[in-house]
Amino acid sequence: GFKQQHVHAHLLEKAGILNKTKVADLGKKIRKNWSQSWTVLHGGILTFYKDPKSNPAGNSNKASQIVPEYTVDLRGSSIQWATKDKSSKKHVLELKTRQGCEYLMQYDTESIISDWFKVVQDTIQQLTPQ
Ligand code: I3S
Repeated sequence: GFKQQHVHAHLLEKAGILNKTKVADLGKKIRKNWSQSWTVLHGGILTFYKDPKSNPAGNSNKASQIVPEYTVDLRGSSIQWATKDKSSKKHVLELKTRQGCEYLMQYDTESIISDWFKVVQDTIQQLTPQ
């Protein structure tokens, strides 16, 4: 409704391709499985879409390929540059949710991942009650 739209009116939006893996689910560590995602920030929610290439052959319908893999509510989340022990990859971000889910986000081009860091951090700050 209007109120919801008003609340979200100032929130930042962004979309692009990133590499990501979930590493913890509700506080429980899970096995890494890096894959590429179309990643969308909208209304304080970060959505990682499934890599269409991971889709089993058969359904080539474009619309059917747009399937969310993970949806992350940024309210109460935190983001930081991952320490070296978290991954051997370069430019890795670590995103932790209020519910104890953790994701690594990575891209070889530093400017691209730095822009994601800024926009997610700014969004988290805007969502955090002062
Ligand atoms: O933290 P890890 O266990 O070294 O993460 C690596 C593994 O997930 C590995 O897969 P296997 O579990 O099948 O070996 C991946 O291929 C690597 O990419 C992971 O390490 P990096 O450093 O790339 O995040």
